[in-house]
Amino acid sequence: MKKQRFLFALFFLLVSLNTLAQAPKPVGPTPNERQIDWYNQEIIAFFHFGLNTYEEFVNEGDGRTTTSLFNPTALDCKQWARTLKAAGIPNGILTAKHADGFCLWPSAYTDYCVKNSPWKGGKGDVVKEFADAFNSLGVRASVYLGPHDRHEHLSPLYNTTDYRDYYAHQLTELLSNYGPMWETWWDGAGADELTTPIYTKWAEIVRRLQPQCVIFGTKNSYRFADVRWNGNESGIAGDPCWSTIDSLSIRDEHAHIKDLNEGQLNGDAYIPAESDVSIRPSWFYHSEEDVMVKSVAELWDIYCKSVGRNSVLLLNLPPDRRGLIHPIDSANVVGLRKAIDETFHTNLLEDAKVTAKNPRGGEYAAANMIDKSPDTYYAANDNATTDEIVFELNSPKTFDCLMIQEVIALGHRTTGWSVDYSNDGKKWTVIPEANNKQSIGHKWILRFSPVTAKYVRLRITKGKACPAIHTFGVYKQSALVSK
Ligand code: OTN
Repeated sequence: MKKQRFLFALFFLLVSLNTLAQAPKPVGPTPNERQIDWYNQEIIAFFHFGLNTYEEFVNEGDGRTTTSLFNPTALDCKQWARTLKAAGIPNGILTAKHADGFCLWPSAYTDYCVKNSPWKGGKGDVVKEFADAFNSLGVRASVYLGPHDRHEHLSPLYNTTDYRDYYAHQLTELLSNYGPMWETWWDGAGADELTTPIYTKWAEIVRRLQPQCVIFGTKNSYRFADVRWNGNESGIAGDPCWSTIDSLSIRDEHAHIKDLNEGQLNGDAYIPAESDVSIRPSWFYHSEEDVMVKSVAELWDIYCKSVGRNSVLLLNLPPDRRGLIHPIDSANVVGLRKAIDETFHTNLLEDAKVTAKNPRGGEYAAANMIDKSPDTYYAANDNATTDEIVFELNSPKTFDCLMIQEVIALGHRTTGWSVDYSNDGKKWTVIPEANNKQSIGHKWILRFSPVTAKYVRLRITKGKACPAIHTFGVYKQSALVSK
């Protein structure tokens, strides 16, 4: 009888442990594998390079410029890839064709391309040099094939049906002949006449030839968008910045700039914001801007307001007329990496004792927020949409930055949070910059005046479902960027 009772108790214990160990259920729209992988890249480089590079004050060529201008004297795409490696940037997008229509590869479908330039006697192929260099150095290659094409529009016979097929052929060339491509960019600028059925044909080509390729979609390509425009070209995401949006807001971007920037908590689609910005005032290289390259401190600010606002930073590093990344640009982007690595090297909470008010139990321990594992996270129990997690340090530490990450595969769960500090664990002071925050998502970073404290408290004040927090940390900003 005793043995029977013991087995019964053991059975209940095992059943309840198993229940506790169940993962929280996703809530709302969730990311696909491409989007999770895209988020994890954090920073992607943009390379605007083409005929505009060889013209004074031109960033949007009219399609009439002679191809004989294109003549890089020392093109070295390995130098671009080495710069990215030194800057910890895993992926770069080359403007294979910008709005002027000039193609950086010898397309079989146009003469307005490198074939008719003096570079390498017309035998060169920038896309090949780029893809080969990047693949050989372990950096991902991606392409921008501008949907808007001013050169094609010059033809009196231009019509969108023929252009749809022309573009489809070029997309096929780019996605068939140069190895893996990780992102393609459908710039909305000047592209209003391109209808959703046109993009449907192009999207089929992307999905068939390069299933892993992320589509940056705008306006009429919104249905195929893995990622959206963030509504500005300053690299600044909104606060909040939800990964979800009502997908029609993308189509009518003019009326929805704020929605693009901030996303919409109850949006029907998971289409996170990509934040594009140039390291220089212009998208293409112009030597007079050598004195206007964004500093490490400016880039750090942009990083914190893009990657640190649940977005991905798309940072333009325009190659110069030689075909090289200018040394000031590389020094500053490598400086940014140093600032990021130095800042986030040590989570000052790493040895803290962590207690949560509404723990789920099982493998979802509160201490998972400060371990360095990419696979573990803290979750509250299913009945709780709020929580209080206290981090108790052995001794007071000084910090001026915090970083928090949600488990994005489980959707946006937390919709309100604040962070307080204390020196006795009883009397708490809220960090003003961390008061009443809303979104978290992939990563949220906040900076503030230095605080010295023995206790830190994360208060989850509002949510759609129980919190699932991957990481929480406080940090001292690198001397490279702190004032
Ligand atoms: O003049 N513009 O076309 C323009 C000015 C300032 C900011 C953006 C734009 S166009 C805008 O570019 C985005 C990428 O940066 C997206 O492609 C949008 O769809 C497009 O409308």
